[in-house]
Amino acid sequence: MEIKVLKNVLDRNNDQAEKNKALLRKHDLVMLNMISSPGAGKTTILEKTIPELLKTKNVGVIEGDAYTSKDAERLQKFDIPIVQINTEGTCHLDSSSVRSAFEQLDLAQLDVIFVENVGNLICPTGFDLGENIRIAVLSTTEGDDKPAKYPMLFRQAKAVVLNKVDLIPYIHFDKDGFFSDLHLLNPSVNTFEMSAFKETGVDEWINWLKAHIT
Ligand SMILES: Nc1nc2c(ncn2[C@@H]2O[C@H](COP(=O)(O)OP(=O)(O)OP(=O)(O)O)[C@@H](O)[C@H]2O)c(=O)[nH]1
Ligand SMILES: [Mg+2]
Repeated sequence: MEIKVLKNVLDRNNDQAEKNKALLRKHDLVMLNMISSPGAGKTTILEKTIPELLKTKNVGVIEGDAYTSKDAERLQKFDIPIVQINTEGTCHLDSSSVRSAFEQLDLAQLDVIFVENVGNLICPTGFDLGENIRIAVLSTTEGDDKPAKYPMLFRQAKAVVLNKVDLIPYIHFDKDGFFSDLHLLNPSVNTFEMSAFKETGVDEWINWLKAHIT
């Protein structure tokens, strides 16, 4: 019985995700779903990415957070449309909440939507939001073993950003081992080594994004 209920939840999510995809297609829009543990650097990466993209693109953001609007407030300085979804404790966004967020955005006026998912390496992976591109962010302080321990996200991701590389001299992080595990799971994944804080590796990431947002 419980298994059936769970299946219904996922089926419903997938049905709405298909509708979201159709809406994105209709408006020629690219949506990216950014997934990571809490604190890996998703909002900091957005803070470095958005001003560059704004030179040529119209950018919107859907912020997922369990309880606060803190990340949305950090991005307010860019004067772009931002919709906050508070999941009230739930550890991931779903396609229905993203559909509700679409209603608050003028989709016809946007080129790209970044979704910052709730910080979690497992829960968001089962929920297709209808995004075109799924991005995994991992920070070096979380450890090089995370692709092996949390393979779902790393298998699904079109790109993986390894953030906080500025901290590698102070911690034990086997970068070769990390990339070797990652490529075993996902041979075609695009990878970026970044310090969003020190602004290294950001240009490569932005060039890749621009190539995917036509
Ligand atoms: N040293 C270092 N610190 C970073 C880097 N990127 C982000 N941080 C710091 O890491 C902390 C968390 O960054 P956020 O951007 O808020 O992380 P997040 O993934 O958005 O966090 P949640 O939304 O809570 O899941 C902040 O104190 C950032 O300043 C980096 O490249 N290097
Ligand atoms: Mg954040």
